[in-house]
Amino acid sequence: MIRTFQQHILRPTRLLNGLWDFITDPDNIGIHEGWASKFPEGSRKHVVPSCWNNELGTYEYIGAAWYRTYFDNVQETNIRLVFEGILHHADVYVDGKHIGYHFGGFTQFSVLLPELAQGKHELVIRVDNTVDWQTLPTDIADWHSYGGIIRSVELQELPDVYIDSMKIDYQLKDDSADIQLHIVLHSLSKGDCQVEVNAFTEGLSLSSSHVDIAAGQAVSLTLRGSLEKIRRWDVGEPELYTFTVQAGEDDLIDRTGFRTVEVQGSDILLNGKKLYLQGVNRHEEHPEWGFAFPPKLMLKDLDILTDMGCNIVRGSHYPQSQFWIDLLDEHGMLLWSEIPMWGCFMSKETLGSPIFIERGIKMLDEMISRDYHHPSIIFWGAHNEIDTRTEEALELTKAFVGKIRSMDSSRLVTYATMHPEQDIVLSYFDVIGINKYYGWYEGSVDGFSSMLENYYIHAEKHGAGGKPVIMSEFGAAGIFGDSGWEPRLFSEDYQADVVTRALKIFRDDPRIAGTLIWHFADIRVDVRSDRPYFRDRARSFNNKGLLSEYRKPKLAYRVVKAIYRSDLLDR
Ligand code: ADA
Repeated sequence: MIRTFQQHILRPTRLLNGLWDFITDPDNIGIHEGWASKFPEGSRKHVVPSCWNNELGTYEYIGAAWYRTYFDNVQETNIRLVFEGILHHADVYVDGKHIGYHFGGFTQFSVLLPELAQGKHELVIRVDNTVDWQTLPTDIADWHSYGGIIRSVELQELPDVYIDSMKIDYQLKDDSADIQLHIVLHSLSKGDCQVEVNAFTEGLSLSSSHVDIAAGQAVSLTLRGSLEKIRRWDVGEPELYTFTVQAGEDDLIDRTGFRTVEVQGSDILLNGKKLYLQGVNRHEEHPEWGFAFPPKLMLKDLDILTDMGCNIVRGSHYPQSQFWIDLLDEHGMLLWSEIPMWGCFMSKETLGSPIFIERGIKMLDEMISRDYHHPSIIFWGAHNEIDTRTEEALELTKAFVGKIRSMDSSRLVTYATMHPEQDIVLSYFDVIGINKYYGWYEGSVDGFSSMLENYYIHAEKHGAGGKPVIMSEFGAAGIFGDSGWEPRLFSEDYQADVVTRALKIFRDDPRIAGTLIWHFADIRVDVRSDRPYFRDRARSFNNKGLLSEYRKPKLAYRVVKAIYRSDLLDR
C-alpha cells in the first residue's frame, strides 16, 4: 500500500500499479461472455491507480469496465492481493476464477490465494461505478461519479502462519501508557504448529509468547506492556510511536500516537486542554486525477492547510487515502473521518432500506478497522445532511452510532445536520455539526444568528443542551478570477464577504467549538440536463472552494487565512 512508512520488513510485498489492460462494457455482456478468462480484443491501456473519467472517451462513463494485469509467482506461495480502493463494485478473478466481490469505493479489501502455483497468473477485475438509491453514495451526490481502480493494488506473499491484524489499545495516566496489542494470527498450514510472537515499540518489548495454532485455524492473543514518560501526540506536536509485531516468519508494523479526546460541557478537549477547531472540508479530488489523488499533491494540500492556519480538516465525504491520513498524523493536523453517506436529497425509502443500512454499517466497520490507529482522527462522522426529522433517520442513527461506539470508545461521534431546529437525533452524538448556507441558499448571513438561537432552544428539549457545536459547513460560491467593485453573486468578493461575516458570528459565540468552511478547493460535480439537482454549479464545478480546483487562492482564502492565523496568535 502507499503509506508514508513501511508496514512489512519480513513479508514480501510489491505493488501491481502500472499499465493495465482496460475495456468498457457498456452493454454489460462481459460476465455472460466470460471476459474473466477471455479478455476481449480492442482493449486499451490504463494506468492503475486512476479514474477512467479523466481519460478521453470515458469522461462521462458510468457502468462496467474490465481491467487486466499479470503477476509472476517465483515458487508456489500463499498470495494475498490487497485493493486499497475500487469505485464502487469490484469482482476479482484470478486465472479466470471468481475470487471475491467488494462494494465500497473508499475502503480497502483483500483476497487470499493459498498455495498459488509457481508461474504467471492473470488478474482480471470487473469494476462497476453504477450507483443507485441503495448504494453509498446514492446516485444523487454533489461530486463527480468517478469510476476505476482509484488506489493501489498490492501483492503480498504470506507464510503458512501469518498476522491477519493488530489492534493497539492504550490507557493513559499522566505520562505513562498501559498498552494492549490484540493480534490475530491465521494458519494456512495443513498441520498444527507453534510460532513465537514478539512485539516491540520504542524502548519497550511487549511480553513474547509461543502460540499453538491448529491447522487452518485462527488464534487471537493480547500482548501487554507499559510505557513511561510518553510524549503525547497533539496539534502541531506529532509524536508518533511505531509498533512492530513478529510472528514466526511474518511481521506487521503500524503507528499510533498517544492522546485523549473528550467533551466537557460545550468544549472539546484534546489531552485535557480546550481545543478550538479551525478548518475546512476537503474532497480528495483534482480535475486531472479525480479521486486517484497523487501523493505529491497531498503534501501540497497539507502545506496549504497549514499556511491557512487550520488545525483540522473534514474528510468530506468518504474515507480518505491512508497516505493522506499518515501525513496528517505526521504534521499534527486533526481529521474528521466519515463514510459516503450524503443525504441532502435522500428519500425515506433509502434511509429505511435494510441493504443500504447494512452497506453503511459494513463501511463504518471497514473505515474504523483500517484507520483505528491514526491519532489525527478525532471524530467519526456517521452521516451528512440526511433528513434527521424522520423516524427512519432516527433508526439508522441508532444503528450507525451503536456500531461506531461498539468498535471505538476513544473518539467522539459526530455528524452534520441540515435541520438543526427540528432534528430528532441530536442526543445520540457527542458533538453536533451544523451545515447551513445563509447568504447562499437561504436568506442573508444574519440568518445564522437566529438559526443558532432556535437550535439552542431545540437542543435543550432534545437532550443535547450544552453539547459542543461545530459549524461543519457554510460558505458561498466564488468563481476564480471573477471580481468587481461590489460583492456580486458568484464573485470572489461575494464569497469572501459571506465567509468573513459568518466567521465573525461563529467566533463571537462561546458555545461554538469550531468552524469547517465549505470548502477547501473547487471540485468537479455532476450536472445533468435531465435532473433538477446542482443547477447552480457553474462550469460543472462546486465553486465554493477557497482555492480553485488547481489550488490557486481566491480572495476568500486570504481573508480566512488572516482570521485563522490571528487566532493562532491570540488564543
Ligand atoms: C452540502 C453538502 C456538501 C455540498 C454543499 C453545497 O452541505 O454536504 O457536500 O454539496 O452542501 O455546496 O451545497
